[in-house]
Amino acid sequence: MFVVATAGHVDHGKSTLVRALTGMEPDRWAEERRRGMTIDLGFAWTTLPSGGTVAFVDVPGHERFVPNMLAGVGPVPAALIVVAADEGWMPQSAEHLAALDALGVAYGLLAVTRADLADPGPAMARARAEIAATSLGAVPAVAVSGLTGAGLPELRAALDRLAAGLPAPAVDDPVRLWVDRSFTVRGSGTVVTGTLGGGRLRVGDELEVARADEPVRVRGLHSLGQARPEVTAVARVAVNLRGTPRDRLGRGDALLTPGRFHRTDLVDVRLTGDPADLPATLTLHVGSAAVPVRVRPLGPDTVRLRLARPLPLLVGDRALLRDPGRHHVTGGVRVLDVAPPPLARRGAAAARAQVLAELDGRPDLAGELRRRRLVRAGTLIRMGVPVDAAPVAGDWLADPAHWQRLGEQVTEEVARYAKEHPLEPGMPVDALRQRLALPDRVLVEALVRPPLRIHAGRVGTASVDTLPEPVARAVQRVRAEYGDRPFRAPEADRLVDLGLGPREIGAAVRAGALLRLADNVVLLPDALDGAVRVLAGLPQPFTLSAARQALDTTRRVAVPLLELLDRRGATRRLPDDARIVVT
Ligand SMILES: Nc1nc2c(ncn2[C@@H]2O[C@H](COP(=O)(O)OP(=O)(O)O)[C@@H](O)[C@H]2O)c(=O)[nH]1
Ligand SMILES: [Mg+2]
Repeated sequence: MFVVATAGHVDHGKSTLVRALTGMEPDRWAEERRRGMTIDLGFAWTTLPSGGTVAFVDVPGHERFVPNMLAGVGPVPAALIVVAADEGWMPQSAEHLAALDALGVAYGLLAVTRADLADPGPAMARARAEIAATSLGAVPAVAVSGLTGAGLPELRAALDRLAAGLPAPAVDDPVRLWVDRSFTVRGSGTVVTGTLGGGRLRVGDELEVARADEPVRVRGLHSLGQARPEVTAVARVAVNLRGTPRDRLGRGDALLTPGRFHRTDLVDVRLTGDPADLPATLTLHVGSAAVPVRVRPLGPDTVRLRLARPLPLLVGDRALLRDPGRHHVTGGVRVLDVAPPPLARRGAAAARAQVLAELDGRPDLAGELRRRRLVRAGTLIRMGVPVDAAPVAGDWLADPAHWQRLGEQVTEEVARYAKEHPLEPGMPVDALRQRLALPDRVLVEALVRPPLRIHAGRVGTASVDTLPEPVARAVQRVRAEYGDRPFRAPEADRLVDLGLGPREIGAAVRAGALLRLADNVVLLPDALDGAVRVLAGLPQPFTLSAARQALDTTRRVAVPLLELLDRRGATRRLPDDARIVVT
């Protein structure tokens, strides 16, 4: 199937032509039929001589209903421009063509209708010239009469050729179905319709709704009036949603493949058309959505748009800006960045303009990494940037030069920390993460490479568990002095002489070089096993005083030493305060 939207001034015969080609009534509303005027979008389809199907989105031509027209053409990449032979080029001929041009529509046909009423030559010449100057370029043209049927076979053949020349649909793309209609079917619930430009939908699929947070499930699919288990782009499709009240979904909303779209209310864009003298507020039309935006000029042809509500936009999206008050398509928009940085600092806007001058809306992974430095793969995918690079950690991608710099900074920061905190066994991982302003701990872990390593939540050299130099020397002296009297603890003043204050003792204890029995009571760590051997040689049970004598020590050491041995289960205290060695 291919989908084509009509375009052209009111009463030029668009709906009549669609009716003549399809035998279907594009004006769905009683009011439209009574007034003989299209107000909202109409839908009809037919089989072409080739056997292929063309579906039409028939748009209103009246200037009051241009927003409806834009909702119809927004998601459709081909246009059938209709100009009446007897009236020629008119204001909405021009406005509709400007809209197609702004959206970058590149495929189209010209039908000069009402050719039974006047010579189609002049209208055709004028229209071809106008169209040639736009993104559509030179288009085939056919003179027709919806009344007599003249020219219809030629128009059908031209539609077939147009279809054959369209690019193959991206059937593996994520789905972004812009809703152009929503209604309720008794017994089935909510149905939304739209033009599926890429991807595929299946019954049972779970989808996100751009404007809501809860997911929805596809209960049924219709295309060309028939129920189908699956619909593949390009197609007109009606989606029946399970358990979704109708008021949750409407025109301008979108059904999305979960996790594939970033909803943004801030975008940086390039303008086509006349970027000078832009009003500060305009309406942004994209897909079937129309959203008021505030415009902040940045560069000569780049602006930042603040959207009144977020939309699921991708880098490279085409959209248009319109001034609803002046009935004027201000210009086209090419989305350059859907998650732009804030412009807080002085000069930030000018710097940003320079960055944007280099962008063209084509997704570019290397460029995104250079600008964002560190970014999750999923974030980029949701911006429309394909990811084919390996993550540095978790799902984080890094600009290679930035990653290398971070690695160097890790070494510097850890060395600086060691200098400022000589008694600590390395820099806490989280302190390092904050210091480098890294958003995730896994990044720190990936950046720590030998000779650095992470041990017990700290980053240090492989000698984390060896002691800082001055402490190691002090422990050495304790060993020399007390090695043959292992259960004598240095007195407090002796500890001071040795340079072992509370912090140094803490470091030595953490490193396993000293054993702390109580404040300022330390032994060498092998004293514990030695004590058990000595106590096991005593008649069991033994008293505190017997233990003290056997160990050749004081109560200051013996009391906490025995308590520690109790806690470790090496000795057991009996009800009469005597102890036994547990064997
Ligand atoms: N004589 C003649 N009348 C036409 C032709 N096409 C449309 N009309 C008439 O022109 C009027 C507007 O047509 P319509 O299809 O509603 O125009 P739209 O606003 O562009 O959709 C209607 O009264 C049609 O009957 C044509 O080819 N020949
Ligand atoms: Mg009409």
